[in-house]
Amino acid sequence: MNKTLVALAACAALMGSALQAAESVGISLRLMAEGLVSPLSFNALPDGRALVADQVGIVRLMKSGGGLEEGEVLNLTNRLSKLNRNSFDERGLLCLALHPQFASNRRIFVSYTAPRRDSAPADYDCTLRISEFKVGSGEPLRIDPASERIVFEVDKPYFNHNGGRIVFGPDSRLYISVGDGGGPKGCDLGNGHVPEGNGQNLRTHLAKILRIDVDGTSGTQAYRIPSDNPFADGKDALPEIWAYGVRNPWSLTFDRGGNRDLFVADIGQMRWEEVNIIRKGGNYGWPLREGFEGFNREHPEQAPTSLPEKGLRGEALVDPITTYKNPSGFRKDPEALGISITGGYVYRGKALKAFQGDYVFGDWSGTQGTPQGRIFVARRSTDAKTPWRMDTARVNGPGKMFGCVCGFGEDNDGEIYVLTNGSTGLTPGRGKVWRIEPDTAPAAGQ
Ligand SMILES: [Ca+2]
Repeated sequence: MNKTLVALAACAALMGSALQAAESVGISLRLMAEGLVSPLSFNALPDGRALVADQVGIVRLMKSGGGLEEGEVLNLTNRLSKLNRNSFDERGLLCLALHPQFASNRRIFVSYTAPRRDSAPADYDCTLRISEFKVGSGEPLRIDPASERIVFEVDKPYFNHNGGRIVFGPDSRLYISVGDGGGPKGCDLGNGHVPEGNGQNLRTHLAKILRIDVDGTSGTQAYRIPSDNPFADGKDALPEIWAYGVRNPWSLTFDRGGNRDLFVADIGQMRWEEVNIIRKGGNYGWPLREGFEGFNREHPEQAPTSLPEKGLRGEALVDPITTYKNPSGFRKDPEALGISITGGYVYRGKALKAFQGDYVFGDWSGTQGTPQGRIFVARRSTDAKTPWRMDTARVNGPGKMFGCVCGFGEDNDGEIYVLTNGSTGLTPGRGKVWRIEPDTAPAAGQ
């Protein structure tokens, strides 16, 4: 191999999927529910129906064959922090998680942005709250707002970068994603951000993946610290931390097959959107790195001039499994596929044979200001060093104009749902739920 080829190969390995030829695969979207505002999470119940959480604070119930049941399962609108109605917001009702023994104990966990709590600094925006509720056993299905038990809270300096995704692992622990605190400039800078960045500071819950045990309490704490958490003794770090160095982790899902890996999509600043497999104690780099690159906190749109390999304690930084370019940092680059990653699920269903074991996810809107997201499939790599190849999904049929991709869901059979908003704000009536199905369009030449 000559010098140029060696350099190109090194560059390709560094840049990950973006330099590999992405293929376009056909899918179709079947409309399952509409009339929502901004659906952010979808949780299948044991009976096949699904809870759909709308960002504006309302939980609805989708019938197993599609369509919403009458009425609201839960209304938290008066417990949320103030929302920007009709314009863009990242606050609100963010995620639901069913307790692993939900069928017998009816316990459900909810994350939302609440008004700033009394103990938070006066100039902070809101408090990210994880609460438990009880789901009634009668019909119609209802969650009593009075059953709320606040489990965990994190104060947020700004309205954005909340994270706020929650999920139970195969270990029955509750995992929580928390963003870096946000701010007008990004870059993990501003009010509530420490100089090294919240991502690299182990004394804040911001910019972390957390793990707690909600099956017990400890003193005044409404949860326990699992003894196998990497910083369980709390000496060098907050004991809830499972992994760190994330920016705005907008998905938190376990593979229901394979090694049961925990997948997190981390929204980038201006250059790279990334998918990570989260390991215990891992440092995912933010704000030292973005994607496979370093990161320039003063000029985030520019290519960085250095590539840090270690965190502040000398620990190796963990690479993402795949990345794609953001047009904010790669203007007019045809490989710049989107501006804000929306994480999804590893596919383990039956309908989409060609996606088996691959990670299905998307981008919120493709380009700024256009409510038309994108759907991707990251193809599982055969070895840990090679990034997963990213293919784009070409949506055919009536679901073609699906809107902004806000989130994904998975049913009991492992089929995947796309949650969309036909506007970039909280405009009533634009939110929809779609099921990903095989391409219905005839193949070329037929
Ligand atoms: Ca990273």
